[in-house]
Amino acid sequence: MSTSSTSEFGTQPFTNPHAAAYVRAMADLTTPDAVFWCDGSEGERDFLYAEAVRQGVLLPLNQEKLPGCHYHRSNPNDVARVEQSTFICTEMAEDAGPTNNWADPKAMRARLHALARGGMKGRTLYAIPYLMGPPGSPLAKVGIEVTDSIYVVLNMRIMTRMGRVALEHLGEADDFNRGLHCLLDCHPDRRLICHFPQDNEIVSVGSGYGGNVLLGKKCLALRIGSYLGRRQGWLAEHMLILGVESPDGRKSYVAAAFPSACGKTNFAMLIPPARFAGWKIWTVGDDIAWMQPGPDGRLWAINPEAGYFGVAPGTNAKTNPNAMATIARDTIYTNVALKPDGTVWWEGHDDPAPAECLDWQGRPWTPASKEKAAHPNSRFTAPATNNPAFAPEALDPQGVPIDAIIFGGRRAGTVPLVFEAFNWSHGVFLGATMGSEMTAAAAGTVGQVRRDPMAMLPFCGYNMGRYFRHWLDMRKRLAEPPRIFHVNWFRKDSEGRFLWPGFGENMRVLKWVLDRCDGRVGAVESSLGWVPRFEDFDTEGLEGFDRETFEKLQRMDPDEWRRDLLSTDELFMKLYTHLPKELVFQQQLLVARL
Ligand code: SAT
Ligand code: MN
Repeated sequence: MSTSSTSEFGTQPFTNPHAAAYVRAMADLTTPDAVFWCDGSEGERDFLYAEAVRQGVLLPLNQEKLPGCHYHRSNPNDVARVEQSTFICTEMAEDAGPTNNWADPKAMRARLHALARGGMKGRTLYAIPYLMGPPGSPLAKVGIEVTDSIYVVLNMRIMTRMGRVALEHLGEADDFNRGLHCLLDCHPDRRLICHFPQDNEIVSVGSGYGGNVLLGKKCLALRIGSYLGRRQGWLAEHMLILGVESPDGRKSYVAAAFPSACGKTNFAMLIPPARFAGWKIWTVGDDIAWMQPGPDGRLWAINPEAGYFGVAPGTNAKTNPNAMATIARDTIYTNVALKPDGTVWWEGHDDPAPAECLDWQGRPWTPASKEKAAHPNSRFTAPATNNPAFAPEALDPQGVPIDAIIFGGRRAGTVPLVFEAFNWSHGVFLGATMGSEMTAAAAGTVGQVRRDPMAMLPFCGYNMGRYFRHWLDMRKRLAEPPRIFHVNWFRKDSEGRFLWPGFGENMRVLKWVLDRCDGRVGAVESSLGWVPRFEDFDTEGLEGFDRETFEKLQRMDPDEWRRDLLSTDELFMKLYTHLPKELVFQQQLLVARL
C-alpha cells in the first residue's frame, strides 16, 4: 500500500505515533489503494477541491456569482440522519438507556469490521485530524476521522479546525477520538452509525450524509461529548449560542436548544428589527454548545464547531440575511436545485422559482413540477467566519458566560410564546419535557409531535435519566446559574396561520428574557411559569399585533396541558429506573397548579 502518489499533498504521515498507528490499522482493515494524510493547508484545500471535481463528487458553481462554492448531490436514499441505524455500544444496555438503540460492543465491532473489511479497495483513505473547540480551550477535543469520502474531508475542513492545528493540540498524547467512516455501497441495509463511548470511538458505514458522517458533529460533539461531559463535569448540548449587545455596549449571552431544523441557525444570526436600533446580535454558534462551570460560578460555553451545516430551504434575505451573506462564498451546497447559470435555488429563496433547473436529484424541474426542487433537508456548509455577525469571542478559549438558557420546540398548539421557569429544577423539567413536531432532518414521520428532551433525544450518548440527574446536579456548582426559559415561535391560530412573525421579531422575546435576567421587569405567575405582562412585552412597530393576539399566543389551556402530560408520562415511564425524583415532583406540582 502506498501513500497517495498523485501529488505532493497528503504524503506526510502524522508524527503522533498513536494517531499514525490508528490510521494504519484502519488502512489494514479497509485496504485502500492510497492513504492521504491531511494537513489542513490551503494548497491541500485547492488540490482536494480540484480532485473532488475531477471525481464528479462536487460540481464547481458559478465562480463569479458564488466564489469558492461547490455543489453536491447525495444518494437519494441518503439525505438525513437515520436514528433507527444509530447505536450506542456500551458493555451494559442500561448505560445507553431506553431512548437509544443499544448493541453489544464486541458483537457490533465484529459486524462493522466485517462490513468495512476491504471496503476502501480501489479508493483513497483520507486521514483527517480535527479539533473541536478553539485552540487552547480546556474543553477542546481532538478527533482523527478516517474516511473514503472526499466530500467528508472538504466538509470537515469547514466544520472543524482541521489539520496541523489539531495535531499540535494533541502533541504526543493518545487522547483523541477514533473515527472510521466508510461509504461502502451506500445501501440503507448496510448503514450503521455506531458509538463506543467507553473507547472514545465511532464507526459509521453505508452513508454519505452530513449528520451521519461528519463525525465531529453529532457523533463526537454530542453523543460521545455528552458521555464524557457527565464523567468530567461539563455539558455537551444541542444549543446555539448568541451574544446580545445593548446600545450601551454591554453584552449578554444566551444558549438555546431547539430540535434539528427548528430555526437555531436563524435565531443565532438574528438581525433586530428597526425598533431595536443600537442593539446587535452576535453569533457564537448555531448548533452545539459545550458548557462548564467557571471559577466565578457562572456557566461558560464554547462552540466546538467552526462552520454551519444549515438547512437551505426557507433561508432568504428576510428570514436570515446574515446566512445569505455567509453562504455567498466558500460554501458547499448539498441537495439544493441547480440553475442553468451555475447558481443554486431552493423553496423559500429570494429569487423566484427558475423557469427551469435541475432538482436535487439532477432531474429537469420547472415550476409546474409536483415535487420540490430542493430536498427539504438540503444543506449549506459554510465557514463561521463568513458570518457578518460572527462573534470574535467564539475564538476565546474560555468561551462566554451564559445568562439565559432557552428551550423550545415546534408546536402548532398548546405551548405559549414564552414563559420562564420558577427555578433551576423547574427549568430542567421544562427541558426534559420539551415536545416538538418532527422535521425532515431525520428520516421519519414529519409533523408528528414527539418528546425531545433538551433537543437531545437523538444525540444523548447515555442513559437519558442519568442525563437529567447530571443537569440537576450542575446547579450545585453554579453560584450564578443562568435563568431558564421556554419558547415556541410556531403557534398557529384556528385557521392554521402562524400567530407570531418569528425571525427578526424574536428579538422582542429575547429582550424580555434579558430584562428578566437583569431584574428590570416583573412577570405574572402562571401554572407553567413566569409569563410576561403585555405592558412589558415590546410590541412597538409590530404591525397589527395587539393585546388580543398576545393573549392568543400566551393562552394556556389546562385540558390541552393535561393531554400533553400524558406523553410526558410515557417518556418518564420509559426512563423510570433512572428518572430523578425531582422531575416527578415537578410534574406533580404542575398537575396541582393546573
Ligand atoms: O444533519 S445533522 O445531524 O448534521 C443536522 C441536524 O439534524 O441537526
Ligand atoms: Mn443540529
